[in-house]
Amino acid sequence: MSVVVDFSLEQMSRARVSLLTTFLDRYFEDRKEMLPHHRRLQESLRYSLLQEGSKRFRPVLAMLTAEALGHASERVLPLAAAVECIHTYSLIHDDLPAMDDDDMRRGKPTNHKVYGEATAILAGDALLTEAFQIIADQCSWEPAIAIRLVSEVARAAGLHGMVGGQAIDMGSKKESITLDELRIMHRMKTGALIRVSGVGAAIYCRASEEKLAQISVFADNLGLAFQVSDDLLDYDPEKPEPGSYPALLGVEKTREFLNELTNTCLAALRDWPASADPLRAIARYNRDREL
Ligand code: GRG
Repeated sequence: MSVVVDFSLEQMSRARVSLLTTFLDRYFEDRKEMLPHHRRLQESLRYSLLQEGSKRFRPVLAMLTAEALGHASERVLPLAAAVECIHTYSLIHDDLPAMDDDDMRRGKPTNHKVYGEATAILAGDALLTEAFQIIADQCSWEPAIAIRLVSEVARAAGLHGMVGGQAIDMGSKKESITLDELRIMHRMKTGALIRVSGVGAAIYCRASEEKLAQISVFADNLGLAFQVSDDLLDYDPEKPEPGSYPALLGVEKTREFLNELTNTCLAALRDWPASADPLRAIARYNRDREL
């Protein structure tokens, strides 16, 4: 029987977030001896990567998965760092004038507003590339696992994952998009990286195929649920965002959909021990974060 854990992502994950930021801070060390433009690029990616206000949802999910499987958070730190690098790159590029053209993120000017577009593009490129460097280097003691992780993370980030989902999003007619199209788009754009945070951690911890399948259902549905709750958080009844779940389904049906997805998450971990309670709690946290 599982115990209900009162989970606040910000409070309860402080120790894990601190492990992650120490790792990233050291990896992308502020090095005085770099040539000026190289240093500026380093500063630019550090600006977005180490910024306060990021929930670190994906790395915390990876760490909680490791803990649920009986391992220490530290074990999956390279994967956690890699997914956060990819997430940060996606936000920097998403904010560019050619995409969403945003001036502010997490209450601060966006990367290109501070460092210029060219540097922001390069910062994103560097973060994506370094993510794979981190996995390859830090998992070299276990080459088969490193190769599987590189493959899974690349699939989640690339053409059939986040980048593909972003392309669908940019090309879709928001006013006429169907629920099925929206689900496919979000499973790719937002869900894939969240899914691989859980599944990748389970691979890292040599979980059984049965456990891998269960965490895959959990993290896949959590990924979509994350987007649905994000839509509810952003919902403005005066100006419903076309192509959002509340605009398509209405608020009540969107909440029901979020409940269904959360229940599917929880059911997938039905047979997992109490060490999975924080994982269950992260699904509940996501469901309740807009209430
Ligand atoms: C540019 C290739 C490319 C992809 C961009 C994820 C994405 C794809 C764009 C972000 C657009 C967006 C605001 C989506 C809504 C859900 C979401 C992913 C929000 C941001 O993630 P959080 O809430 O961010 O985890 P923090 O600030 O906590 O790190």
